[in-house]
This record gives sequence, C-alpha cells and structure tokens, in this order.
Amino acid sequence: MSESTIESVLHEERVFNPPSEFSSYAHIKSLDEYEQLYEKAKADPVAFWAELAEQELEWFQKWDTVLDWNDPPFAKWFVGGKINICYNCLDRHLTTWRRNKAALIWEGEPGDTRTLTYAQLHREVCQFANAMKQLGVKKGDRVGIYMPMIPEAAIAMLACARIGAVHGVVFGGFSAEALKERLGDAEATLVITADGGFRKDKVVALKEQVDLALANNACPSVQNVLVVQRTKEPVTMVEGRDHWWHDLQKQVSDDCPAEPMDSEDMLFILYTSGSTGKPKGVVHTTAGYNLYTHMTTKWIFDLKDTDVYWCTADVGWITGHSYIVYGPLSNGATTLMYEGVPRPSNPGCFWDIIEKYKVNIFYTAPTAIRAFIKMGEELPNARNLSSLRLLGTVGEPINPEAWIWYHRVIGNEKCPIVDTWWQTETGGIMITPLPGATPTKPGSATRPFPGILAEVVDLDGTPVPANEGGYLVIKHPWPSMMRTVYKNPERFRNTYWEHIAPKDGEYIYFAGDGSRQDEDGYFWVMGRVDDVINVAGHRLGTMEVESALVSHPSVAEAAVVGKPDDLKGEEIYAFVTLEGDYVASDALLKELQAHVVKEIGAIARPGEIRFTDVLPKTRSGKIMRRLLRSLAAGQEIVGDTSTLEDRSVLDKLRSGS
Ligand code: 6R9
Repeated sequence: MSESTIESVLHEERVFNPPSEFSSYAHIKSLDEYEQLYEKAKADPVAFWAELAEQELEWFQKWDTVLDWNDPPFAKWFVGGKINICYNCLDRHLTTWRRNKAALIWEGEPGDTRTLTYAQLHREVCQFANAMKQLGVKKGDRVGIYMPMIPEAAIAMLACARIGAVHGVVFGGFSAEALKERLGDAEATLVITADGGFRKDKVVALKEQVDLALANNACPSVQNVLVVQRTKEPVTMVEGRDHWWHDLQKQVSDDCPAEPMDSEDMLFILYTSGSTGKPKGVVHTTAGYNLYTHMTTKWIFDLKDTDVYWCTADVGWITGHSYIVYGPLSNGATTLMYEGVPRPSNPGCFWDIIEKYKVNIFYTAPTAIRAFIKMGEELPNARNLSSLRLLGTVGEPINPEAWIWYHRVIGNEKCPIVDTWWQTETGGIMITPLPGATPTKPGSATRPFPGILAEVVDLDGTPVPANEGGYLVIKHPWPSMMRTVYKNPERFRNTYWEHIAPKDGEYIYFAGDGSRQDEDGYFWVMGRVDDVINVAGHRLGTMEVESALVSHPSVAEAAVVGKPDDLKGEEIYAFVTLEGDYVASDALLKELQAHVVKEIGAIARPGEIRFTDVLPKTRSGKIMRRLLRSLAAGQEIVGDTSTLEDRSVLDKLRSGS
C-alpha cells in the first residue's frame, strides 16, 4: 500500500438486475447497448457530443468548433454557436402539444398549490425578464437570487437566462453574512428575494436577511431588490431600491424574445464552500451545460412524456439547478417542486406528495433516506406509492443498508435505483447506473455516463489495480464542466488540476474524492480525501467505516473522523445517532466496536464512539466532518461554517448532547 492511495476494506456482494419490463421500454435497454454507447463516445468524445447537440437542442446558429482545449484547463465547447437555454427549456415546447402540459407542479409547505403549463411558465418568465430589464439589468450582469422554494425561484433563474444575465442562487437558509459575501464576490446589481418562506413550520424572513446583507452599503454594486410576496408578513421596503414583483408584473409586457447567447457566455455562478478560505464561485456556461443536463436527465431518469418527476433538492444547490429546473424542462418534462421538508408536524409529507401527484420518478439524498429509516416504515407504508417506477440518490455515498431499505420500502423491490455521483463543478451526473441497462450494487454509483472518462489513479495519474483505493479523476473535458472559479482562474487551476500530476503533463481533473473500482469497473466512492483517516499507516476512507456502523440495527447515522493519537497517528472517532428504539450505553458502545471489527477488521475499530442526537450538515445534507474533527481533537472550530444547515447543532455538540 503506497502513501499515495487509500485502502479499501468493505465488501458488498449483492447485485440487482434492472427489471426486464423496465428495460423493455427504457431509452437505453441493456448493458450491451450502454457499453457500445460508452465505447463509441470514448473513441471520439467530440463527435459523440456534436451529434447529440445537433439532435437534441435548438440553436440560433451552429457552432464552428466543438471543443477548444488549446489552453487547458480552460475548455470551450461549441465555439461560435448561438443558443439560449431558456428557449430550449420553454419556447421550443410551445409549438408542440406540450404547450398545455404541466411544466411545473408546486406545493407550498402550508399546502397551497400551483401548476404552471409550459405556456403559462413561458408567459411568467417573459414578464419577469421584462421587469428585470426595466430595473436596468443587462446581458452579462450578475443577479443574486435568494428565495424560498416557490415557482418564482425557477422563474427568476429562467428569466435571467432568457436575457443573458448571470444568476447566482444563494440558498435561502444561509445567513445575511454568507449572502453578503456571495453578492459582493459576484458584484451583483440586482437581488431577487421574497418577503419570506415557510420552512419547518416557521416563517423564514428572507427580506430581512437581504436588508442586513445590504446594510451600510456593504454591497455597493446592488442597485435594486425585487421582492416576491409569499408570506405576506410585513417587510421594510427601501424607497427607490426595493420593488414588489406583483407591482412590476402589472406594468410589463409578456413579450420578451430570448437573447441569442454565445455558447460560452456565462450562465450562472454557484458558490461552493471550501474547507479553507472563502467559498469558490463555480462558473458554468450556456451550451455545454444545456446539452449535458439535457442528456443526463433523459437517459438517467429515463424520462417519458407521461412522467411526474420529483427531485427533492433545493434550487440553491446544483442539484436543483440541473435536475429540478434546466434538465427536466429542456426535456419537456413535468417537474415537481415542494417548499417543505419532513418535519415533526408532518414527517410523512414526502409520501403524501408521491401519492397525491402520482409521482413516477423520485430523486433524493442519502441523508433524507437515513432520516426516513429512523422515522420508521409505518409512514411510507400508510401511503400508496405504487406510481413510483424509478428512484435516485445524490449528495453522499449511500450506505448499502440505506440503499436496501430504499429499494424495499419505497421502491417495493421493483424500482431501479440510480446512485448518481457528481459535483457542483461537474454540472451534471458523471457516474451512475442507466436504469434499464446497468445491474446495480448497493453503495456503488456503478459506471460513468457515456462520454465521461473516469478513472481511479495514484498521485502520478497511474490507474491503480482493481479494488485498490485511489483518487477519482476525469480524463477528458466534458460539456458541462466548470469553466473557472469566478475572478480567480489560479484557484481553479490549483484546486482541481494540480494534485494529480502525470509525468507527460496531461491535464487531469481531480474531484477531491477517494474511490475504488471493482473487477467489473464499478466505482465505489469512499468519501472526500480531505477526510481520509490515517491509522498506523493505513489510509481509510470515511464511507466504509460509517457503512459498517450503519449496518448495525441500532445505528441511524454515523460520521467518523480521525483524532490525533501519539501511537497510531490517528485513531478513529465515531459520532453515532441511534434509531428510535435504542438508548446509548457502554454495552452498546462495545457492541458497535465489535461489530466494526467483525465487518471490516481490527484496523477500523473506532477507539471512541460518541452517541449524539445531531450531526452537523450542510444544506444539501452532507456531514461536515471537518467540524467533527475539531470537536474530537478538542480544538476550536475554525474555517467556513456559513453553509451549516442548523447553526445550533455546534452548540449542542459542544455541550455534549
Ligand atoms: C451533486 C452534489 C459534491 C460531492 C462529491 C462527493 C459527494 C455526491 C455522491 C457523492 C458518493 C454519490 N457526492 N454524490 N458521493 N456518491 N452519489 O452533491 O454536488 O454539493 O458539489 O457535492 O458530494 O463527495 O465530491 P456538491
């Protein structure tokens, strides 16, 4: 085992074949078909993407060059082409029967609902775009969007895309401080917000946070604030700066042609937290992003025109951008959006929604699945979930036991599961099953999407043997790859392109994750390499130890970190939350230690286990192990905590609950 790789210790043998009925009507129907497609794309990725771009999107003007990779790592796709993603998401469907098809079904947390057909959504987007123009927004200007999960969040994004303004969505749960930092970096001229939103039975006062962020001229670039009325709670409107959307809507026309954009014009900036330093503004551009999110949505979610598709993400996360808004609408799908989240007053709300709208495709995160498991099977079992035909997960490695539960309880053992690995930076899903083609193994994201040359390598870029852990990399540019870090190309270069340094000088994208590939070429993502624990020279990924803990019936969720140890370098420190019926005890602690030894081996035995009610997570449900590492070592927490979902969690952990 060399210093430059990661040891893999957990093995999972179960395999689930795609149900033959599902395969028979899927876009990609067999493993053979996938493999042929994959080989074709690998042999000539440029020709592969060009053919799809021609077939699947509408262009105002065709491109001259498919890929310009003369100045790596800065890629350009479809150079010379003119296109508009909002046009591809809306206008092109209006000349078909989809004109009166539901584009967006929305349900608010209090139970209010709205459905917008493609024609209605188009009309509102045009009005919104004209309102933005009236406020002086021009092509290339940056617009901050700080919204609850209401239709206007998607409308605002599409309106920006329509007129060529660059949106920067900031998650509605972030603090005024986090908002200020992002608006400042983007030099936004307009902020779109709402009076507030409903979340977990509380009113979230968004406008108040915007006022705080802009106070004392902290963001001098911001000239206007456009406010959507949602909660009807009183807000302060600053004369000349703040405008109600419902007032402007009455004044503007609903005619707003889509601006022909260059393929490489910036579409959006989305900030992703770094473990050190300030958040990075990940830049995505127009054509390549449109193509890649379109194709991945079509083949991975196997979309049919009759499907109701629901992704539970927030639009403030890349998953909301690519797989609530752009990918589904570009395909002419019906996309469902829900303002709420499971909460004590309505823990079964997701199952109610699936039953009510007869949802066919359901895409959520492992953190949510682990929470459902903790709440018990009775809730989903009390609802009719028979409309479901496909399930997906994203955000973290899914522990095999959570996968099995999802498959059995939610999927009734008939729905394929797509475990989709990707990142803000990749723009779209990179490693995933195609549901009619790929046999799945619980805990594995399986194989790369056609056109994606993913590998597991050591620090020199040399592929590691099957079943050995290493670094997950992508070897050829792909259409929706991030183009740069906003205003910071050096940071782009050194964060993603310099860790893996092949001797021949080839540029390889390093994702920051550890992984192994098994003998079938399946990828098993082991977690972030920053989180790797070094026990007596053995470098262990977090995922495998956590999955061993979660496979014990008492454990709902687990997070492991390294705690400095004089002898071993680091010792494994586990934070564990328990299933409803279990109570913490010394006996249970010993049982869990023994369980990990049995599942993995003595090397992975957690030296310490702390039972807790909560784990610190980001808004997209990722466990923030960096914070737990400081806690385990008894150190002060330093670095960026702006993306924490619930800031009180740290106090709870510090005080020992
Ligand atoms: C889409 C999204 C990216 C990081 C990524 C990885 C983790 C996401 C995963 C997964 C294992 C999966 N991740 N999906 N790990 N299996 N199916 O989550 O983007 O918020 O930028 O996070 O999330 O560690 O590097 P983002």
